[in-house]
Amino acid sequence: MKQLKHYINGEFSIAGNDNIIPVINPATGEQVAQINEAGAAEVDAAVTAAKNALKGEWGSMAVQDRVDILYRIADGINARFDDFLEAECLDTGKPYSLARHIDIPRGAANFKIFADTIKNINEETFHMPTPDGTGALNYTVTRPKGVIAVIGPWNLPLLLMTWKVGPALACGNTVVVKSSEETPLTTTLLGEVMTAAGLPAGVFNTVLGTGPVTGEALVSHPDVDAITFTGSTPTGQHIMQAAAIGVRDISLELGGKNPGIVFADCDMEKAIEGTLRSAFANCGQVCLGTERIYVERPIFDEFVQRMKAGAEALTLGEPTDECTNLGPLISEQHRNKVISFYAQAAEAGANIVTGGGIPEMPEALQGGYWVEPTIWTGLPDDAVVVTDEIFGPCCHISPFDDEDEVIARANNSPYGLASAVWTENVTRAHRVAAQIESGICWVNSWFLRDLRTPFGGMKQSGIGREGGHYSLEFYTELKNICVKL
Ligand code: 6OD
Repeated sequence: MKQLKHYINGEFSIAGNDNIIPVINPATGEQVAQINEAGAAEVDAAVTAAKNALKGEWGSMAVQDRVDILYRIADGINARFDDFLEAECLDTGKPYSLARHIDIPRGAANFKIFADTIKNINEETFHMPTPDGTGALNYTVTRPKGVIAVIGPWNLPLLLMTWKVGPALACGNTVVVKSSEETPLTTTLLGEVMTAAGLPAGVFNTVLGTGPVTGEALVSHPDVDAITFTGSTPTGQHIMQAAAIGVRDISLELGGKNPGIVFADCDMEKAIEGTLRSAFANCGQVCLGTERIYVERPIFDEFVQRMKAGAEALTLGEPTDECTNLGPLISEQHRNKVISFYAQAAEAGANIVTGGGIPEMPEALQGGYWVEPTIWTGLPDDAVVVTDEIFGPCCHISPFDDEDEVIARANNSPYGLASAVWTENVTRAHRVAAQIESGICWVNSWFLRDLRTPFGGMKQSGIGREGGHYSLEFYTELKNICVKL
């Protein structure tokens, strides 16, 4: 059995507590590796290494040298593209066709974009008058925040972990990463890339294990200076409480129940293509996914029929098969959760347009965590499957009659991460986008990303923004120096 290792102070180690965690291929249910869970001792070793590395050559390195290393990390990921692809798809079951275009290229791009951004950051200086006429020079300098705890999710493991590690390193911090115990493979590979790229020991560390043990030891470690997390809202709330001890900064990207609004004047072809992707990509396990869709009444029936046809045309199968466009859910536990929502929808009297169960799969995949892509109609806005984040390949579609009504219904949620609006009326597009309570609103598109822009959620979908210079603000401490002349 492949034994995964923690990466601490530039070395791989299998030390851990007594808990041996199996790593499962969700497409088959077979074990592919195992982890010795990192306990308090391993977390302490990783945080100590990260703290010491701040005082070493990394702490005094010129920005251009850091930038060069970040470029070498990106190149290192690209040089081992196939290894990363295989590892990510084995861990998550996602199709190669998806990870090849999104997860792995973004893993590399997340280092390049922040290397480019940090090169162009200026520090500001003011010459200020003083009552005695001598004046003063008032300037602001930046320095890294310190040791950053990075806690990543299992849905886009490499993409979302590097989305935090890239800017943290660009700003000169050191990091301790805890990836999900369900998807540790690409995190481990990244340690190898860091060594090959010449990153000084202790700057990047990984500890593998569960949230309640490894994650808890990490967020409550007194030498962690800031915590960045992507995952569920309840875990985010728990991390906020941990961060309060020692008054540490946090960046949280949390849950969502994202609305899609389809007006009768949309380009139907594009709206169907984009909405299908937003509901089913990555088997619905994307925090930006659309789980509640509102369609203007005159096109409601046609839209539902075309969504049904699109969902039924999706191919579930071996991740390696280029024809596959839908993988399994991440785990048995998560499938039980998603299936319980399917049951609740049926009990609540939903019209099941398609799906609603567990599909028949070929023998080799029968142990995997497959579910049918599912569409419901006919439920009120307060039905559980219309209010709660499911994180599966499913959506509910309801009709609406006017713009104000649909904006109010879209905003009637404790979440506010993403939204999508489909209309060919440019004035309406701007008007509606401005009123939707979400950190990001796509018009006639979905998951179209420019990494320089602010990304994050309103309401219970998170705190802070990531992307471009917004990330750098989180990972930087500002100091103002005023020199009287
Ligand atoms: O594209 C990104 O930068 C991003 N943070 C995506 C998040 C997806 C959540 O599942």
